[in-house]
Amino acid sequence: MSEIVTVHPEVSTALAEGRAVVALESTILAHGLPSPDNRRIADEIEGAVRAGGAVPATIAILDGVVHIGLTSDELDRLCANGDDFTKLSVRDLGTAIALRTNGATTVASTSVLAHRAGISVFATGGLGGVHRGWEHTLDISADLSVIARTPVLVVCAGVKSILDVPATLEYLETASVPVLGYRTDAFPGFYLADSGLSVTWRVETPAEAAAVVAARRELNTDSAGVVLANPLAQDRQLDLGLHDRLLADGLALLEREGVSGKDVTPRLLEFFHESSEGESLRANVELVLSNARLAGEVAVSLAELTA
Ligand code: PSU
Ligand code: MN
Repeated sequence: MSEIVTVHPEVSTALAEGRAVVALESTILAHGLPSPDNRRIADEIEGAVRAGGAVPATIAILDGVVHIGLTSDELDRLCANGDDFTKLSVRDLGTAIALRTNGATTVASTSVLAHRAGISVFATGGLGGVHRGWEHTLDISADLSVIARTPVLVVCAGVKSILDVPATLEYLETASVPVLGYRTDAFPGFYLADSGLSVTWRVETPAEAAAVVAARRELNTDSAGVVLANPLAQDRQLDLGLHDRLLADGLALLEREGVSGKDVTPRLLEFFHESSEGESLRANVELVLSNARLAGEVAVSLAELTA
């Protein structure tokens, strides 16, 4: 069988030298952010990881080969042809490789591939979660069960209020995944700094977050990942009225169009971006960049602790 995983030389060198590397997902580029803005934002996200002191590794599948770290040309391809990249969760990876397709990785599949490559810190925008109405649809993102068995630290801005946020936090508790608030006691709600729910622990510095990971390893309680929830600043969050209107209209649109399963998140994001005159995109980009920067700093601290 030919090589199924290829690691960008800058990433493999950094890993070999024990330097900080941060994994980035490709679903937000292919299906979460509009083209052509996504291409510029991809560079900005990688730049934020570098500003934090780490090497970025955007993960995607190109022609059936897993890429850990993309070249500029590969980012061009991913961002210009998002629709040609299937949204891949963990269960899809083997099939995408065998059938030699292109695919964008979610939080779940990026986490698994990052861990396999030896990368322990991962930055994204929002986590998938338990969907409203899960009692009937059973729609619970594989992001949750995969984080529960994959030792990576995921930096995110919480989950969107389109989800059932209390149920998502209950799931993570049951699955023994710690949720750490970064300089906050509130679990963030993606566009909003505060979802209305609390986290049980807060950390004040990247070094504290890294120390949590190191302690879990030492104690051998690190079979699950860690969620580091990093909110937008209050004065950068989406206007509350706009947020509530988008949420109500978005949920109604899903119902009307009969959207379900893995199409829910991309369709909602598209709707938000179209109906908020750029405000949802502005907030989305700011939170991803903030997460990428923080993830870089945590990865640096972790590399120092484990040197
Ligand atoms: N949440 C966002 N933006 C996103 C996603 C989630 O705010 O782009 C994407 C991520 O890739 C996440 C995936 O892993 O959606 C979850 O999809 P699902 O709910 O179908 O598991
Ligand atoms: Mn789902």
